[in-house]
Amino acid sequence: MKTEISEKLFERAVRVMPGGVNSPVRAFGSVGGTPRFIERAKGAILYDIDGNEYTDYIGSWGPMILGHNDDRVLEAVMKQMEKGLSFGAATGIEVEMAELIGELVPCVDMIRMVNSGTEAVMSAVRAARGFTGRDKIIKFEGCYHGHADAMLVKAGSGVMTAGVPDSAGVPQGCARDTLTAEYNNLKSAESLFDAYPNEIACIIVEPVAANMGVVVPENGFLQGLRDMCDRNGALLIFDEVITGFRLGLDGAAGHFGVIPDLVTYGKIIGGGMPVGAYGGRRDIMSVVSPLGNVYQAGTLSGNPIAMRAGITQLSILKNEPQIYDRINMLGQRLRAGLRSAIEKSGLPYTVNGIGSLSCLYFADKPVYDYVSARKSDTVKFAEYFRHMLSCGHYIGPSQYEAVFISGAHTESDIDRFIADAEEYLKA
Ligand code: HOZ
Repeated sequence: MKTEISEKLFERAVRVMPGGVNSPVRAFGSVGGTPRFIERAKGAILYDIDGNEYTDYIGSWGPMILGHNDDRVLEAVMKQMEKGLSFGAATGIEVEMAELIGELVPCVDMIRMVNSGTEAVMSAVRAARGFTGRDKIIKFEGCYHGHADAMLVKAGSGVMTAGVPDSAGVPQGCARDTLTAEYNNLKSAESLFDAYPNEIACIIVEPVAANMGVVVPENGFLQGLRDMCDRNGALLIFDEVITGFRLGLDGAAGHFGVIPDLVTYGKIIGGGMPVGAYGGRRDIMSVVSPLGNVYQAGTLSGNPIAMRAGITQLSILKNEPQIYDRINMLGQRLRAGLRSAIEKSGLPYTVNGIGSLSCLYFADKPVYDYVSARKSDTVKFAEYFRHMLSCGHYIGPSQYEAVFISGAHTESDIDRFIADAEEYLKA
C-alpha cells in the first residue's frame, strides 16, 4: 500500500498543528504508522490521497448512517448553499428541525441547536444546574462527553487512549463539582447521593458507553439511574451523541424505554456537518436564555447548511426505517463472525456491541466498565489495527472507539472484515 503522499503531508502537518491533527485520536499515536489523509468518500468507501481505498468503519465517528455523501443529502445541501451560508438570524429550517426531532423523540419538548456535542453537553449541564440550583454533577468513568472542563474527569475516547483520563489545564474548581461513578454500578452512584444530599444537579451518562469501546448497560442500570434521580431531585441527562438516531429513530431512550429529562446530540443530527443540540422537558428548557436566565448563545447555531443536511438524513431515516433493520443485522453478523473467529483461534478475547456499534476487545474477561475495558491489551489492538488497515478496513485507531456500520455497507463487506480479522487472530 502506497503511503508516500500521506507521509509527506504528515511531516508538514506536525510542524504547524499539534500532533499534526485537529483531534488527537486521528494522529495514530496508539497504533503507530502514519495517519491516512483522506481525499473523498462515497457510500462505505474512503479514498486517501495516495489512491488507496478503505471500507470505512468510522463514518465520521457515527453520523454517516446512510453512508458517505448520500446523493439526496448532497443535493439538498447544494440547493441550500445557493441561498447563503450563514445568516446569524432566525430561519424556518431551524423550526423544521426542532419540530422533526420533537416528533421523533417524544421526550424532547424543546430543543436548542449548538455546534458540537461538546457544546451541547456543556450547555445541558448548565441548564440542569440552573434549573435545580445545585452545582455537583455525576458522570461515569470512561464515558466521554466532549472536552468541556467539567467533563474531562476520568473521561473516555482520546483521553483514555492516551492513558491520562484527566486533562492538564482544567482548574481544580471546575473539576471539583464533577463526581465520578462506575458504569453499570448503581451502588457507586447511589453512594454519591448519600455523600452529597441535595447537592447533585444531574447524572449525565452515555446510555451505551461508546468511548471506552462499546459497553452496553446491564439490565436495570438506566432505569436505576432514572429512579435514583427522581428520588433525589436530580435530572437525568442522556448523552446521545453516538446513540441518537443510530440505535433507532428515538435513540437509546426509546431502545431501553427509559426517559431522560434532557438529551444531548452532536454530529449525527447534522448528517456529519458540525452540529449539536440539547433538548428535553419544557419546564427545564424554559430556563435557557432568552426565556430564562441560563445564558447560552452562538452565531453559527442552527446554521442553515448544517440544518438542511441533518433534516434530509433524519427524514430519510424516518421514511425508510428498514435501514435500522439492515444496519442492526450487519452489526449482529459482524459480532457473530468475530466471536466465531475468536473461538476458532482459541484466544480469550471479547466482543461487545449493540445494533450497528461493535468493539473487539483484546481482553480475556468480560468488559462492563472502565476498569475492565482498561485491561485490554492495547499493543495487540495496535497490531490488529495495522493488519486490518493493510487489508483495506478503516477502523478507529484506538481500542477505545466503536466500529460503526452504515446502510451503505454490504454483507460481503462484513464477511471480508471477519475473514481478515480471523486471519490476524490465527497468526
Ligand atoms: N473523540 C472522537 C471519537 N470518540 C474522535 C473525533 C475525531 O478525531 O474526529
